[in-house]
Amino acid sequence: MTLDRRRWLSAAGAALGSAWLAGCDRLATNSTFTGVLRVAERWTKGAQRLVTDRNALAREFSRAEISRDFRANGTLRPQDPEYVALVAENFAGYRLVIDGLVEQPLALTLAEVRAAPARTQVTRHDCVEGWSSIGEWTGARLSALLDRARLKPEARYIVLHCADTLDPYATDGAGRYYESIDLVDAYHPQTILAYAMNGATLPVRHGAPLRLRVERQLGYKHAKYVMRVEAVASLEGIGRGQGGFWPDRGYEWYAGI
Ligand SMILES: Nc1nc2c(c(=O)[nH]1)N[C@H]1C(S)=C(S)[C@@H](COP(=O)(O)O)O[C@H]1N2
Ligand SMILES: [Mo]
Repeated sequence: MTLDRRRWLSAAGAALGSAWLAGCDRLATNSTFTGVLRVAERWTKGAQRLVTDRNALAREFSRAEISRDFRANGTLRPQDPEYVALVAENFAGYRLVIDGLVEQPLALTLAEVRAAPARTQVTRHDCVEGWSSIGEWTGARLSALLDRARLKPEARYIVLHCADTLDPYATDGAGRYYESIDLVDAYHPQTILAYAMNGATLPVRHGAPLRLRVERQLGYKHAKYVMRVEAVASLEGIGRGQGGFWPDRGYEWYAGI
């Protein structure tokens, strides 16, 4: 989608109203103003290219390429009492909370999550520690869940709050795992909250009952044990403010691959 100058001008004109358009001819001959337009145009194209690239799909593999033993990493079985209780009842009382900057906060049962628009994909998971595994994931499209909750215009990031305390020694209360993504990744077609792996119910070690798959990013962005999805305007005030458990400890927030 490229905007030519005429369309850009008329869109800008429409936004500013007809009084502005009346002075348009005079403005168009003003070199400072046309310079500003050129810069704006270039910026728009650059931004569009960036967004287009980020919307490209991660490579998908055939079922024959699925790793026989998909590695598990980080928390393998949360010991947090709330989670232990959920496992004991096979997640019957689990609710996926979607709140924050949304018009319609939700608390969805797993059946409701499974009934949402879904996607299945065979992808390669790349951990910063230097290993990769290929697996098949099925889950609800995050975009569909967010559309149901209706994001407010101020929402800029989606925070995934997890059930597990990975650092029990954090004295500032920032020991819980969490991650966050921007709206480009949140609306990417391969971004799902997965409830199945390799055709079976998602096992605890891989993040039951729901784990994020955000296939254009490194492994640590793929939050397991997701309890709550929060729409926010800023990442300040969450954990240590860097947007994720590992970003709070020096990793990049944006881990695109
Ligand atoms: N809640 C939670 N999510 C997490 C982690 C974790 O420790 N806790 N580890 C991350 C890291 S570093 C990786 S590589 C992947 C591992 O996912 P897997 O165990 O399914 O391979 O989960 C990510 N998501
Ligand atoms: Mo990782």
